[in-house]
This record gives sequence, C-alpha cells and structure tokens, in this order.
Amino acid sequence: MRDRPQSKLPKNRRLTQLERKRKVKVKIQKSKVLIVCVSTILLISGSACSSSKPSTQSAPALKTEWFKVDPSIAGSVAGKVIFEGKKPGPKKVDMDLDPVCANHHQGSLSDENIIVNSNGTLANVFVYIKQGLEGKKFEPPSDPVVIDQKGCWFNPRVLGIQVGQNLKVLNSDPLTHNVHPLAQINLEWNQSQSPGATPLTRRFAEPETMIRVKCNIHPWMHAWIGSVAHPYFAVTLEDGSFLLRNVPPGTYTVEAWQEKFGRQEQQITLAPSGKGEIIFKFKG
Ligand SMILES: [Cu+2]
Repeated sequence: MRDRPQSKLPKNRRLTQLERKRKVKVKIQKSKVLIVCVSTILLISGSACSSSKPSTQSAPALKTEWFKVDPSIAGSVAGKVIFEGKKPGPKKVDMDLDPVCANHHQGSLSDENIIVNSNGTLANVFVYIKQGLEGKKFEPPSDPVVIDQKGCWFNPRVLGIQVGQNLKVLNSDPLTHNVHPLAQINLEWNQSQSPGATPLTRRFAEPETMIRVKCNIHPWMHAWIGSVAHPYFAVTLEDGSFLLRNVPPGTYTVEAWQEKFGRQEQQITLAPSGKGEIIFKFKG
C-alpha cells in the first residue's frame, strides 16, 4: 500500500517526532534567509546613502586658528654671533668647469662657508627659536622668500622661510641650473631652470633646519634654507647681529647654526615687552 502524501494528512493529526524536527529545521532555514536579506538591504542602502550624499557624511573643513601676537606685550631678542680663533683665509672657488661662470667672477670669487666680519663676528649664521612656541600656529606671510642664481652662485647663501611660505627661485644667468634642495623631512626635489625661465615657486610643508641646496650642474653652488613653523628666525648680518621682533613673552630655546661650526643653543625668558639679548660664540 502507498503512503499518502503529508499534505493530505488531516489537520488535527498529531505530528510524529520526526515531522516536528523537520518543521523546526524549515523554520530555522527561513529565518536565516530573512536575516541575510535584511542585512543585504541595509548594506546596500547604507552604501547608497554614503555615496549619494557625501557632503552630509564628511566633516566640515576646519579653519586654522592662527596665533595673533599681542603687540602690547610683545618683546624682542637681539644678539650677536662672535667668532673666536684664527680667521680663515679666503678660499677661491674653482669654476673652471664652466667658463661662463668663471668669467662672470673673473676668478676672484671666494667661498662663503665661513664669513668673518671686520668686527670679529660671523655673518650667515641662522638664528631661530627652536623651542617654546609649541601649540601656536603662525600664518605664513604672503610675500615670497627669493633666492637668485647669479654668476653660478646662490644669493643669499643662507635664508629662512616660514612653513607654507612661497620660495621663489630666480635664474639670472645665461645658462641652465638645476636647483636641488636635499630635504630630509620635507620632500626632496630638483628642477632644471633654463635662462629666462619663469621663476620656480615651491613651499616647504614641515619645519626643517637646515636644508642644503645644491645645483646638480655646478658642484660649487651651495645654499642653506631654514624652514621654520613661525616667524622668529634671522640670518646674521655683516656686523654679526640678529634681531627677532614681535616675540610673545615666554621661555625659549634659541639655536644658532653655522655651516661649518655646527649648532649652539641658549635659553632665554622674555617678560612682557621684554628685550632679551643673546651672545653666541663660535670657535674657529
Ligand atoms: Cu648651476
């Protein structure tokens, strides 16, 4: 005798244990399918929302809050960099590799890695506040810092720039140079600049003291750039002096860097409207 199909069983018939197990299994499977479907729908709708309305998902751009110095309490740090020891004699720069360069100077150019002034001080020393301004953000000036290549020589040799400020590189020579800042924290780059080319404009994104700059074509060309996160830097002049203006009151570490003699630092505390003074001494 053939078994009758289950669908035709009387409704009130008591289910066997096997039938109950099958029924439970089917329910579980149906639930699983439902969960997967709902999850998929949520995922799709979620991704659709995020892709169709990006502006509502992304955070608004934060405007940088620049630190403003209160002029009524700002002070200054002035000083000198003194040279002690025997003044080194002039060291002629050999430009024989390129007669155009050599002719420009008529063989009389001396190296500028140590410049001892007539008053026994040093020029071309980079002085800047190294510590004490953490947490303050200073807006970069809109004016660029300019470096020229003239007579196959960088002018100036030592310069400071604020992070985010434009560096404008000129070529005043009738020949091609290749400007190459050997940055280690910032991005290293080099770029050829033919005679009459438009000035190069670049920025440094991070503080870095110092960045050596060379020309890949003329191996005697050197410059040094101090990239600083604030405006408190200076290069010593022909009398060895420097001046940091408009400095907020505080305690600072001030560093002096010289191309051959290295670095020195000193601490200074500036009272409101205070006038600090620092003397650095480098021995030859
Ligand atoms: Cu060059």
